Amino acid sequence: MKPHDAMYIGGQWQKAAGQDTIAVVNPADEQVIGHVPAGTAEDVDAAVRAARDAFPLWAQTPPAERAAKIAALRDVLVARKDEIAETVTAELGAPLGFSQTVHAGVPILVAGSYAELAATYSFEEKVGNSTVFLEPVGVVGAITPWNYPLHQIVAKVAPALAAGCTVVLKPAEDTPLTAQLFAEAVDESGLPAGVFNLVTGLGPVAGQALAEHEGVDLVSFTGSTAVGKRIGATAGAAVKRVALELGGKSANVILPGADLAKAVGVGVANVMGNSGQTCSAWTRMLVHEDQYDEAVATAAAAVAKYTVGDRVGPLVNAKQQARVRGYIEKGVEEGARIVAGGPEAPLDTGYYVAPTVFADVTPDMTIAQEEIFGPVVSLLKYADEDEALRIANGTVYGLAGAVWAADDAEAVAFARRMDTGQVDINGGRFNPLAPFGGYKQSGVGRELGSHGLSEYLQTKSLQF
Ligand code: TXE
Repeated sequence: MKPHDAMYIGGQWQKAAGQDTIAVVNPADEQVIGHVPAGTAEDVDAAVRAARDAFPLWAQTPPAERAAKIAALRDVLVARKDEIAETVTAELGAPLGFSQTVHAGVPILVAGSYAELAATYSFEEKVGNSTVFLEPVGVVGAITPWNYPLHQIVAKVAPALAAGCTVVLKPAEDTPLTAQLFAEAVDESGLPAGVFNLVTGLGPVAGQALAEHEGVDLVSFTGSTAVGKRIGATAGAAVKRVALELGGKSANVILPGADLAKAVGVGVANVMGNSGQTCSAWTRMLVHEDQYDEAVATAAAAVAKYTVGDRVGPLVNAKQQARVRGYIEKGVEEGARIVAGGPEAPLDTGYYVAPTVFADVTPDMTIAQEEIFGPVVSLLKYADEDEALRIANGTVYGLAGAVWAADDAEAVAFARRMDTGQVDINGGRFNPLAPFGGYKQSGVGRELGSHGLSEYLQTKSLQF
């Protein structure tokens, strides 16, 4: 697609108030592929006003009609799937196959699920002598990151539209082209003007203006824990609804009866996908001490298949590359042992990091506590289940995880004791209807499915 030098506000592409632009860089070859406007508080204000103007009519539109519009939007995403995949690959660097199946494919599933949910959800309930109406919260300020550029947008916009809310989106500055493509899809789908609005720009400028705007009723943010805490504090002070999807440090717990080779192989694949830039990635592999050496050898062999360039893309930018290489150096300094990869950049051009496996990682090490956000997996050892649980629960995060055991019942028993929002049992399969979100500092609120939809609703009860 050709980048727009404008914002999508009130159903039209409008020039930004200021002249500043943001250069979009392809992280695989470091070439500038386009420019988008760097929005300011003035642009945010125009977008919020457009969303406010559109809200009353959209909120009153019957759910079945809202469902039909979301279905039309889904159909445009299907029709433009190849272009979406190419755009994500150009600005994120993900291998094209991964962009097709995951970056373009998953949002289609999610949009489809909300087209169905909008049509079937009960926006009215009877409770004793009361009728409870579930009404849209109002104008949503959505702030999204770059790691899954389209999924993060659709996981907020689709449920907001299903609920009857209107939206102003501020996407990540690294991946604004996918957001512009999404705005084109919205336009093509025939959503009423102002129901969805896009302001591109920098986080501390446009993002902050959106989070602080008094015309925004709910801020839905996905990104770093540091920024999430600030947004939570701002929203709290304004008594404004907030949903936060933040970092993770998920545990992949392999119990002694599990199929070790499969658990290690799938575990490595889970971290290498999207170059490790996945908040729910199982970055800590927990293995029983009797099986530890075998697991380390299996992980090292598995990671060798992840060739840089074709199977593992670059990180999104130079800052993330430096950050991840810094974590790898820190791991070595603190006594962990590299069995594959390492801190050296594997290619001269592009923001690549070598797929890396660490053994002899202990729970207190920085690499076992902080989110690395790169293709780095750490293997930790446990002596018994209680120790495995203590390690699994021993971080500030609680977003996802996995448990492998001889049978599902044993894995479920362990998973129920984990302080985390989502656990894959003996492999698991993606379910677009399952709620996704964190315990502890991984966030507040849930995305996807009916739980994701209810984030955008408020209740009114009438007593008879
Ligand atoms: O995130 P930021 P960054 C984690 C991951 C990564 C780290 C840093 O560990 O290494 O965060 O990534 C907008 N007010 N995750 O620096 O800055 C910003 O423009 C309002 C986990 O890229 O949090 C972008 O749209 N908004 C994660 C969004 O916040 C602000 C995904 C996220 O950027 C803002 C991404 C401000 N003051 C990173 N400052 C996940 N949970 O999936 C920035 N933004």
